[in-house]
Amino acid sequence: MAFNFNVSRAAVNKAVNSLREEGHLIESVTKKGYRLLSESDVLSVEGILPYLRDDYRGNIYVFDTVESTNKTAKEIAMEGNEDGSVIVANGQTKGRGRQNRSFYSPKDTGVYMSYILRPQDDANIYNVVTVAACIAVCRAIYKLTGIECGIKWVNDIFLNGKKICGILTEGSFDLENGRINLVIIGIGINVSTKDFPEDLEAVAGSISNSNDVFVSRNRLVAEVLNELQSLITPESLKEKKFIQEYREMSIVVGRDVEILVGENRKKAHVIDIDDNGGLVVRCEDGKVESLNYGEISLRWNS
Ligand code: BT5
Repeated sequence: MAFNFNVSRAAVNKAVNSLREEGHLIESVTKKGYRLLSESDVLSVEGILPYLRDDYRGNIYVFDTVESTNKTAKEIAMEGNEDGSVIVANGQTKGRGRQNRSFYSPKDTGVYMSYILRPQDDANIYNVVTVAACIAVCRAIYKLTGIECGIKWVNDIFLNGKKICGILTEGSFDLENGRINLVIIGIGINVSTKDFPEDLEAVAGSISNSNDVFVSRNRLVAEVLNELQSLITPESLKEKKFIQEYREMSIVVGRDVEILVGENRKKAHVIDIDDNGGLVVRCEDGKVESLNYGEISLRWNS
């Protein structure tokens, strides 16, 4: 290396040490040189690019720690169009879920990313982007590990009965014409997180925790982006072919659930996912209805 780059061996050593400080795993063998280990998995643009499709159209921004990638994505989108760009972080200090709940985002063991969309079309077609994003994550995990995950309507991905990924989609309107001008899809995936805070221990899991597989976070980010770019096009959002895949991966169809809409709670039985990604339920009074928003909690014991 010293010869090729025309620098001293001490300079190579110094550079390798600073890479190690950043977290890269580098082996050194006397008189032979250095080797980057395959399990070295520091998130970086250079690490993501080799796995990204050639026609990927957005910019990629990687940070070590941010408050929330959704927040950073909004700030970056204020500066330019950024359609198809993504903000990726190694950790978040104020990761958010829905209704201002927090999303636990420790450093080094997860992937926290926000994908920016600048809708040009009919705003209504964007109501299924969260559904499409769930499919993108499940396909990417399957491609990397062969593991099939389940989806809990509408935005949670489960593996072995535990939540391994949550999705928070946010949008903003242009008040002048009433159209959606920005959509941010925030995705948090527990890749190898083992130690969760006490309140999450029973409900949260990670991809490699329960299956003992190594998952490259750089590759996972790239595969999620590859899938997002093909699933989230105006044609695909209009056709909604991916709804059938979502239905097949649902872990709630056929289950008894509790529905939460605002402060209201009621019990129901899930019959199906409709063609718009809505949850079709039979309520206790026998009435069948389709929910387009709201939350459900599973009654595991029923
Ligand atoms: C979500 O909300 O699950 C959406 C999470 C979205 C996180 C991403 S990370 C990148 C981007 N930037 C952000 O700031 N957010 C997005 P919700 O369905 O409301 O679920 C929140 C609940 O999940 C919490 O109240 C906890 O019970 C649980 N939870 C929190 N952290 C978790 C984790 N790491 N793994 C599994 N469950 C978790």
